[in-house]
Amino acid sequence: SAVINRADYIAPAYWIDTVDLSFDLDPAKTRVLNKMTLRRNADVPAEPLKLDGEELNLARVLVNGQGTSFRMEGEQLVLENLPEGAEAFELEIFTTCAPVKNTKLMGLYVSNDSFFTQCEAEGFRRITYFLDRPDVMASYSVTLRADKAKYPVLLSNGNLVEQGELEGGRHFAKWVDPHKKPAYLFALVAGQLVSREQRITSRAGKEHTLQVYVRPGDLDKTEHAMNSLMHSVAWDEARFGLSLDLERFMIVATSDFNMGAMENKGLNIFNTKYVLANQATATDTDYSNIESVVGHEYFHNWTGNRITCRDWFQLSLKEGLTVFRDQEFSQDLCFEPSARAVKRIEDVRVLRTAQFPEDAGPMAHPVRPDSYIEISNFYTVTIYEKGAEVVRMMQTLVGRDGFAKGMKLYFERHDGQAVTCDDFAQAIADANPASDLARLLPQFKRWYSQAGTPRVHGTGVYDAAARSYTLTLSQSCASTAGQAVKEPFVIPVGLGLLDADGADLPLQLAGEAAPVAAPRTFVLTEAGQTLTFTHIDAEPVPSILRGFSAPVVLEFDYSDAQLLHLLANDIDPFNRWEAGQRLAVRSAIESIAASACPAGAEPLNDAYVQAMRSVLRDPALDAAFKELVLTLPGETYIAEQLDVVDPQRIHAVREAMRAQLATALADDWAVVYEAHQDNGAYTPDPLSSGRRALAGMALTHLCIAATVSGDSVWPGKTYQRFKAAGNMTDRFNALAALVSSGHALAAEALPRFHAMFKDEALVIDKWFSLQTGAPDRGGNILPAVKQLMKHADFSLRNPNRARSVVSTFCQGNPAGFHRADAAGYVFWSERVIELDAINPQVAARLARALDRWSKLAEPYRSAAREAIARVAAKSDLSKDTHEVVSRALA
Ligand code: B3K
Ligand code: ZN
Repeated sequence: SAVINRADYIAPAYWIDTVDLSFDLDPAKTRVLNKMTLRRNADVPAEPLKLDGEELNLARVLVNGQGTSFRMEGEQLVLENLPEGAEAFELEIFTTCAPVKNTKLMGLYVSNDSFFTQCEAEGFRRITYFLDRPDVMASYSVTLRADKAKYPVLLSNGNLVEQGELEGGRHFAKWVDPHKKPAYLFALVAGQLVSREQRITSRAGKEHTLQVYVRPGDLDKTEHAMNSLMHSVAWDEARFGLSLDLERFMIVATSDFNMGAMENKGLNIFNTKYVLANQATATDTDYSNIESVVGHEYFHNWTGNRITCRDWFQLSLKEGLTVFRDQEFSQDLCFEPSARAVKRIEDVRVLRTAQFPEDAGPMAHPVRPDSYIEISNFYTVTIYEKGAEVVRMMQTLVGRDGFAKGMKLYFERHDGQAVTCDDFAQAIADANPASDLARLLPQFKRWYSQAGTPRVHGTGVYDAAARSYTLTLSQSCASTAGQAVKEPFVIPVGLGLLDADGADLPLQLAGEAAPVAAPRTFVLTEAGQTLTFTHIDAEPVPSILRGFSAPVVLEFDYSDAQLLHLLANDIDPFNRWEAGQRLAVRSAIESIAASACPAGAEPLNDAYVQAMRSVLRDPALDAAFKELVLTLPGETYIAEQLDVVDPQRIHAVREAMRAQLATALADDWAVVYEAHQDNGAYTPDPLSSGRRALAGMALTHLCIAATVSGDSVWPGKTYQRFKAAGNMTDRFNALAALVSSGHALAAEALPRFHAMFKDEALVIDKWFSLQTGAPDRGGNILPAVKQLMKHADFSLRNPNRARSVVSTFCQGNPAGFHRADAAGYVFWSERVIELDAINPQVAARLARALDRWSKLAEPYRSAAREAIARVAAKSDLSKDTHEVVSRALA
C-alpha cells in the first residue's frame, strides 16, 4: 500500500468555495447531488482536478451546466478540460451510494433504521466526489429529502432555514452552515429521534438552543449529557473567552459508532456510551466519561473546527490540544484540590499504561508523524494523550495566564485557517516572549518530531560538611524506527526536597541570593544537568517530577524507606501515589524473578502492607485517592517494566498481591466498607463517586479474603448488595466483586443481571466485558469468550459489542489471552480477519493486541509472531490492518 509522507505536502490545485448538497435518502440507494463552485489555486502550478471518491456510483458530471469529459485514476475522478484562468466555475456531480451495505461505518450508513455519517478522516469521499483534505474549507448548504414517517427528523450542520412537505409522504429540510469547514466536519442525521432541549444565554448575552437527540425511550438518560454540555459552554467562555458561535448546537447518539464521538460542526455525533446515563444504568465512570467526551467534542468547536489541521500529520494540533482542554475542564469542575489530583493521576495512568507501550512498540510515532499508510491508524494515544502532555508542558513553561494569552494570539492569527503544530507552538511562545518556551522553542518542538519516551535518570548526593544536596539529572531516549539518535528534550521537572518530618524544604540553588518557596519547576535541557541546593541540614528525600510534569520515565534509586517517606508525607499527591506504585512494582518484579509463585505466596513486605493500612485509616485522605493508592499497578504496566514478559507469571504474582492485601487488611476493608455507605440521593460528583469506588474495592477484597478462608458472610452480603443496590455503580461493583473473586455466587448473579437489563444495550456490553475481562483461572476465560460469542445478544457488527467481548479479552485480559497453548492467538487472528471484512477500523485496533509480541517470553513469543504472520499473509487485507501487522513484523 502507498505510504503518505508529511514532507510531500502541497497545497491543493483548486479551492472549493461553496458546496450545495441534496440527498434523497434511501437505505438501499441514496442519491446525492453535489453542486460546487471551484477556482484554481493560483499559488501552485496548474494541475488536473483530482477528486477523491470511494464506493460511489457515478451517474453524471457537469461543468457550468454542460457535460464534460472525465477519467478515473483508481478511485479518483479526474477532470482535465476545466475553464482556464482565475474565474470560478460550477461543478455538478450526481452519484448514488448504498448506506445499508456500509458496515465500515465511514461515510453515510444506517444504524437502527436511522441515517448517520462519519467523515473524519476520509469518509466524505464515500458520500460524494470531493477534495477530501482538511485544508479545503467550503461553505455548505444541505437539502435532505426522505420519507416523513420513517425519518421525521432531518439534521445537518448549521441552521435550519427551510422545511416542508413533498409528494408521496416525503418531506425535506434545508440546512445552511454559516461557517466554512473542511469536509471531515460534514454531518447528516435522519431518523426517528427525540430530543431534550435547553435554551441558554451566553456571557456575551447571546441566546442558543442546545439539543440532545436520542431514540425514543432514551430521553430519561440525557440529563447528564445536557448538563455536561452547559458546563462546557460556560467553561470555555470563562477560561479562554471562547463563546459558542452557533444559534443551535446538537448532539445525536447512535449505538453503531467506530469510536467515542465526532465533533461535526454544530451536529456532534456520539456513541451512545458517551451520552446515555441514568443512575440505574450508568456507573460513576460512565458519568465522568460522558462529561469529558461531551466537553472534548464541544471544545473542538474552536480547537479543530474554527482552526483546523492543514494536513492529517497535524492531527495532534487539534487532538492533543483538545484533550488537554477536556482534562483541564474536568479538573476545573472539581471543587476539592484532592479531586483535581485524582483526575491527574487517572490521566497519567492512561498515558503510562497505553501510550508508553505504544511509544516503545512497532507503532511508535512522533506526536506529529512523518508518514502513514492509513490515517485512521493514527488516532492514537500518542496523538491524543502524549499530545496533551506536550500542550500541558507549554502551559507549565509559560504559566496558566501566559497560556491563555497564547491561545488568544493563536485565534487572532489563525481563526478560519488550516494550520500546523508549528503555528500553534509559535503563537504560545510569541505571546510569552520572556518565557522559557520562547527561549527554547526549536528544542521544545522535538516533542513533536521525536518518537519514544525519554528516560530521566536522577542521582542525589548529600554533603553534610557543605550542607548541600546535589541532584544530577540526565536524559536519554531509546531509538525508534527511523530515528536512531535522539536529541535532548526540554523537560520541565517539578521538584521538592522533603526533610525528615516530611515537610518541604525551601529551595536555594548555589548562587541564588535567597531561598524560593517550594515547589519549583526546573527545566532540563541538556543531556545531563546538576542542581546544587544549599543550606540543607540533613539528607532530604527528593520528590521529582511532581504532578508528572513531563511524559517521561523517571529513574531514581530510591530506598524503600525513602519511598515510604514520600508515600506518607509528600505534599504532591501525584508523587505520593507514585511512591506507592513504585513500591508495589518493586515487590512484583522481585517475585516475578523468583522461581515460582506458589499458592498463598505473599509478595508484599510488611512495611508496604502497613503503609497501605495507614492510608486506608488516614482520616485526612479522601476516598478516591485511597482507592487509587490501594490499586496495584496493572499487569500491562508491570509488563512494561520488564525486559522479558511472562504474562502468566505477572498475573499469578499480581493475584497473590491482591489476595495478600485482601487477607492482611480484612478488618480494615470491613470498616472501610461500612464507613462508605451513602444513603442519600445518588449524585455522580467526585466525592461521592470516590466513596463508592472505595466501598466497591473493599467489597472485592472482602470477597477475595472470603474465598481464601472459605467464609461465606461477605459473599452473601455482596450478593444482597447486588440485588438491593440503588444505583448501577454499587450494583455493578458488587457483581464485579463476586466475579473477580471467583465466588460461586457469581453464577447466580450474572444471569439475574442480564435478565434485569436485557433491553439496555450499554449495560449488556458491561455484562459481556465483565466476563471476558475476568481474572483467568486455569485457562477458563477463552472457552467462556467463545461461549459468549454464541449468545443471542452477541454481534461482531456492532463495534461496542465486538469490543466488549473480543477486545476486552485480547487487550484487557493478558493472562486469559496469552496462553501457553497459543489458543488465544489463534482466536485473535481469526477475529481480526473476520472483522477486517466488516469494519477495518475496528479490526486494526484489535490487531494491535500483539504490538508487544517481541518482549514476550517463549513459548508466547514465537506463537504470537506466527499468528501475526498468519494475518499478514491474508490477501486483500484492508490498508488499516495491513499497516498494523506489517509494522509489527518489521
Ligand atoms: N475527531 C474524532 C475522531 C475521529 C476518528 C476517525 N477515525 C473524535 C475526537 O477526537 O473528538
Ligand atoms: Zn478529539
